[in-house]
Amino acid sequence: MSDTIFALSSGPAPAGIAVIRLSGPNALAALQSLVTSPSDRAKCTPRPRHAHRRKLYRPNPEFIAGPIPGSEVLDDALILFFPGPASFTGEDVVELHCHGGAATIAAVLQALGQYPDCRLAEAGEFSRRAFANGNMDLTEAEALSDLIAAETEAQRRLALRLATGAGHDRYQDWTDRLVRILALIEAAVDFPEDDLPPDMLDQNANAIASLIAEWEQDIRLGALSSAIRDGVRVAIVGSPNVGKSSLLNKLAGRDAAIVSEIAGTTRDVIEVRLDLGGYAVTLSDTAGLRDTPDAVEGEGVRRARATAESADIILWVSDDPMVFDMPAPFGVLDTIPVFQLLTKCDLVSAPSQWLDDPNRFGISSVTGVGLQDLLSAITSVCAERYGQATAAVAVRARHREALSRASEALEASLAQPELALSGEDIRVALMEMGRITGRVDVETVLDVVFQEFCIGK
Ligand SMILES: Nc1nc2c(ncn2[C@@H]2O[C@H](COP(=O)(O)OP(=O)(O)OP(=O)(O)O)[C@@H](O)[C@H]2O)c(=O)[nH]1
Ligand SMILES: [Mg+2]
Repeated sequence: MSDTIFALSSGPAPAGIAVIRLSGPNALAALQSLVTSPSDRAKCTPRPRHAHRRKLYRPNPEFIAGPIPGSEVLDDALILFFPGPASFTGEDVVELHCHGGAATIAAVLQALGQYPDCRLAEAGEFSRRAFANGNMDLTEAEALSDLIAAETEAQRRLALRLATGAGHDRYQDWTDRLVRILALIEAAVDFPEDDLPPDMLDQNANAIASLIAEWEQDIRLGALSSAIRDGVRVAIVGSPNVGKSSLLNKLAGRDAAIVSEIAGTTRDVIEVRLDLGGYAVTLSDTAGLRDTPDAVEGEGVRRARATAESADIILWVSDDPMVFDMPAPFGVLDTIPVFQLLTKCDLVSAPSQWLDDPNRFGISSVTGVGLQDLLSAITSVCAERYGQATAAVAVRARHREALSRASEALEASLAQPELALSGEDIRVALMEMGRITGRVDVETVLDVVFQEFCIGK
């Protein structure tokens, strides 16, 4: 019999309410030991999924006897009981909604820890049990942890869709299609003389080609989705003293970077996180780009270039409109948007002709002029480039690696001279699906489906 686990499931104390969750075979009994004496025990079998208000008592050390009559009240709480298997973990689950003070939480946790076979849960153990009991697959477990970590609207949408089974369904569909392909191949190998559909092999080749195409698309979109999960990287780069750090501070709303009139102030890469229209953005301030004999500043310049090269969007900053006529002082990547920012527009305004290009902005970190337009432009780029990524299911590198291995296996199967060998390649692809979802039950599924094709036998 497995242990019963418990943990504080809500945020840290102090808070209005703290939710302590228990899961396992002794969850109900442990609850009963806190709320009632043995003779009353029947009274405390809470109605499933209904909230009850109960006093929690410091339990009798003998446990079996329940709280000692008149013993100390630990808290006045709401209790909920979710009998397995229709619970989050698939086991009996109890929730105690206590007062959210540190001492209350500690006292209740300590009382629960004394119950036989009850112990504090390890990190992720509730979800692990839900996975083990078939209540969620690996993609849903991963998405649940993303949902809990989500800070912005786009992160929430992406994670919620996958946590509620969108990834599970898509991988299941791909698995079902692979199983059908394999079943047809095996039927053709085992019963060549039977009357199989004449165009079966063509149909199979088409089915394989569409899977490869769908995976390629998902790998591409899934790679973009990492910008949603990890944040879109926006790098502020340009010559020294043009106002890069001032811009960062203004957008962050705090003095994150040192600003001075001395050229070469910034050395390290300074990052702030912003939420722009629901997209998480990591904005990086960098050292001004120039040749310098100073070794420390030189290292700063090297880091600035590296930051520019790995950015998703570059803000190329200058306080002189002529500078933009020259090639940008970093390896310009045609594939990413580069916005040109003319700073200090409170002192001199940007020439109106220069501003005709929608990728150019005249800004001032002193008056704030132009910043709203700049932020809107960054948000639009995020929505355009990354909005479609929320349709992907291969949102983790782990998924994309497995999908591309599966894709390679399908390519190989198309090239096989012998049917039996191409079946082996399809099995490899199926194993990769199983790796992604954590469910490798290819043979069982195959048995069921294969019967359909067992023509006349
Ligand atoms: N009037 C005005 N002055 C600005 C503006 N932005 C920056 N400055 C001034 O320009 C000088 C340099 O600003 P910083 O933000 O430190 O420039 P930087 O590009 O980070 O400089 P380095 O870190 O040395 O590369 C400071 O004296 C700022 O006060 C602006 O929009 N208007
Ligand atoms: Mg600076």
